[in-house]
Amino acid sequence: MTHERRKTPRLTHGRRRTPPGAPRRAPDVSVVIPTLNEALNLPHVFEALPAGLHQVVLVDGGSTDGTVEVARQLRPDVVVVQQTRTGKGNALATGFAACTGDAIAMIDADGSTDPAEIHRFIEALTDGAEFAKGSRFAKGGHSHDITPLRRVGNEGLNFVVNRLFGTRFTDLCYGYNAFWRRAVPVMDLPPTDLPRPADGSKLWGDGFEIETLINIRVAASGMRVKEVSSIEHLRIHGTSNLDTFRDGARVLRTIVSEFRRRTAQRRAAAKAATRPAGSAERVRTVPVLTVPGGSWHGTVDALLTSESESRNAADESEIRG
Ligand SMILES: Nc1nc2c(ncn2[C@@H]2O[C@H](COP(=O)(O)OP(=O)(O)OP(=O)(O)O)[C@@H](O)[C@H]2O)c(=O)[nH]1
Ligand SMILES: [Mg+2]
Repeated sequence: MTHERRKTPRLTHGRRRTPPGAPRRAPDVSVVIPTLNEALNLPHVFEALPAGLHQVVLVDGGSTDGTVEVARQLRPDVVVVQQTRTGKGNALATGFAACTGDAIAMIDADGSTDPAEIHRFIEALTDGAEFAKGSRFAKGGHSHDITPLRRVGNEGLNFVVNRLFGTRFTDLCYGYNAFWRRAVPVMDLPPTDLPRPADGSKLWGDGFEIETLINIRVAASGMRVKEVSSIEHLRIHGTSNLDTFRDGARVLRTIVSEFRRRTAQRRAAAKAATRPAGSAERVRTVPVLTVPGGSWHGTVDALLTSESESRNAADESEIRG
């Protein structure tokens, strides 16, 4: 594999075209890295992280190879969190909850996703996207890692999702993405404080189906999704935790259950719309975005605009003393 490619870029933007409502300064970027025994790979990954990151959040799944210690040695400012159940999905949900940046980039710890690409994902966001979706099959993308079987499976899943949801994904099963932190509630991920099922199984969304689940929910919510071409490398050390058939089946089930979920949401919204105004039984339409602890419902852009307006108002009142 080609690790000499890495030259640490800085996360600075020259003249940014600021979309309405986005922060005027360069966004603070949090990077979430799930790890399960990746001690040998972390030096390569951390070395390639861009300078100027707001936060690096490592979510460990109980590694026994010294992953956490290596991470702390390499980067004393790393934020280490332990996931609350098992699976990559739960790790990501735990990691997102620990993020404090404006934007979040999710990468892997096995060396397959190149952290030097983060700045291109963030540029897609500052150029107006709400969700920047990595794609190995968009123009300029490539995979050194995918097997022919997985490629065919991925193509089939792309086709099914694009037909069912009217999307144009070229790489549904790739987990390199970035998004505004305010988009996390749209994903409606399984709460991290739920207990692990007593029978040892995984909660839905806790496994590798997380990527498909996020991609579909984000697209179905109407958020602006932009694909960013990405080059996937071979895992450097160790072996994959993904089982093509078992996890492929979970992805397929996710697609079916997300289709049903959307149908149910549409029915509920249509039913609510036909009730007379003021009726006691009136049901509120499902918000595109609900900020936990806040009173705000709406789209991500509108939230950004309202936040930026209130910040400006605060700045003005400070200036006026
Ligand atoms: N915390 C945590 N991290 C996990 C878990 N499963 C996988 N990971 C991490 O998630 C990232 C991707 O996992 P991989 O096992 O490489 O699977 P993959 O990249 O989807 O599949 P491959 O293409 O076969 O490598 C790696 O950084 C893993 O260490 C888990 O249960 N908990
Ligand atoms: Mg991998």
